[in-house]
Amino acid sequence: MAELMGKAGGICKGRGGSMHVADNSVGIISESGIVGGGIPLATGCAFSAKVRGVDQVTLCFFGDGAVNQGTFHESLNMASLWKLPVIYYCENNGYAMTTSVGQSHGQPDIGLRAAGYGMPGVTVDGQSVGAVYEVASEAVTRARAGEGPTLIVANTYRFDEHDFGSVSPGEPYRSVEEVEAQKRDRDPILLYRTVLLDDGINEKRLRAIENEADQAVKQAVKFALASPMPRPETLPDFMFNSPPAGLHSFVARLERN
Ligand SMILES: Cc1ncc(C[n+]2csc(CCOP(=O)(O)OP(=O)(O)O)c2C)c(N)n1
Ligand SMILES: [Mg+2]
Repeated sequence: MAELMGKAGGICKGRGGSMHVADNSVGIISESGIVGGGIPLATGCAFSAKVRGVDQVTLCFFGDGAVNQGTFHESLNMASLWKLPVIYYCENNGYAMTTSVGQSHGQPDIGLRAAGYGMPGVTVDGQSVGAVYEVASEAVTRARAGEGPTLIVANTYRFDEHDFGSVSPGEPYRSVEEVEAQKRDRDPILLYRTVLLDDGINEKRLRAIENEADQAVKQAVKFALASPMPRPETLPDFMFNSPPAGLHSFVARLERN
């Protein structure tokens, strides 16, 4: 939360903001603000794991919009050829900002594209926790067995807009009814709640879990609000492994002017 607010207490010390969150301590290598930019980076990570002979598997998330970038084509081809341990996970929410898949994809069934690269393409209900867990586990097993990459296409939905303030809800590209029906019938958290109740987890236990999550979010917001903004003179810190000579004095000069 502190990172999203650009605060010094964030995991990237406020440098990442909402679009470049990274935390190597838990294996989150990077994000990219360039649509499709993460796909070759993930392919490189998987290549690294293969070269180092470790059993790490790279999981790469991107949207339906990224599938039409050249990076998708180049990366999937190379990963398949070299049997890299990587899972390409497309969150297909039907829209790239406001452009629908139908308007922009020559082949709107994204899973079919995998055949062109000689890898499995698995389409899954992205709102089903169990179904996603199952296909992801299979892809991890495949990757660790040296059988190469998998393309998973998780059909999902975006309840809110791509970003804040760009369009009003329901305008101009999808109806308010469409959004409301998805919220009512296809919310993955509500759907999983029903699954857990069917599995014998009682209402009281579920409320306790929900309460725990609420508290964690409230705590994160409190921490973020209390965290200071990064100081201007620290601008070049944490940006380079080996900072170029004179960088700090250059920033100090900018500040003085
Ligand atoms: C190379 C590039 N082109 C355009 C943009 C502007 N842009 C940001 S997000 C986006 C749409 C991405 O679609 P999708 O991945 O489906 O994301 P969603 O709208 O579903 O969140 C575009 C065109 C960008 N960031 N990078
Ligand atoms: Mg999308």
